[in-house]
Amino acid sequence: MAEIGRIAEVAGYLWEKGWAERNGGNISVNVTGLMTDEEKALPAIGSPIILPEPMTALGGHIFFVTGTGKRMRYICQEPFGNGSLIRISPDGTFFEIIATQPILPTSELPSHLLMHNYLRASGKDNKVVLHTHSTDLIGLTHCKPFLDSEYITRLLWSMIPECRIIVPRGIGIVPYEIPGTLELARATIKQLENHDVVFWEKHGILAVGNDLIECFDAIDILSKSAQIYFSARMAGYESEGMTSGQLDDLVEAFNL
Ligand code: 2HA
Ligand code: ZN
Repeated sequence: MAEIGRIAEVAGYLWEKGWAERNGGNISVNVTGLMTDEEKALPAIGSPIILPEPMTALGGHIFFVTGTGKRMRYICQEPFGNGSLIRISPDGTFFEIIATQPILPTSELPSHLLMHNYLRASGKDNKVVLHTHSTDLIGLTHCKPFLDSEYITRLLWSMIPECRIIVPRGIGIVPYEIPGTLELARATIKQLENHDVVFWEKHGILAVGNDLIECFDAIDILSKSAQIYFSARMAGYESEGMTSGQLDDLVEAFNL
């Protein structure tokens, strides 16, 4: 399946970027539409695993998910040795691993599935949830003034035109929560009403979308903006940033 190759490709980028220390970050991709009927009916490997709450919009859906404790630098070499295909039960109450080895999904699976469930239930054709530990963007979340959605969005947009174009719905902010918890998932879902990228305070970044490469690109361009901002600060200047007029012109020129 070509999609598995893309997951491996992006896992490699995350490692090369320095955003995936040890087992940092995780990926889930809804691959239901890419599978044949026989593949969808593959027998389960191991016992059913109960979900913390029913994912009613995901009944019968199949996801590739990176494995708990698995490292991006190995996922890129061997996706099926470090991740698995899981099938959600028809009523959305449990899942089973169907391929290729009994590798338990990421600790953030409850978050990922709640998000997929929320997005599908609200009619969005979302397939991907990507979570990573981008150093420069996490650094921003350690500074109170940047934990304001409007402020940080405006600041990062104004560093380079592409950022306004590639991340048109801006950045949502989730105050610190323990990794892997449903509280973190619920707070994130609220932010996904208006944003496709969310910063988790002092932890990491989460992006949703239809395409894994596009999710990666959105985080990458935000990271680029943060680096431009920091470069000016390190040179002893406050970056000027694009003006509101220049940003508004992009909205018009690109129909954002
Ligand atoms: O998978 O990044 O948030 C490890 C994590 C948890
Ligand atoms: Zn994390």
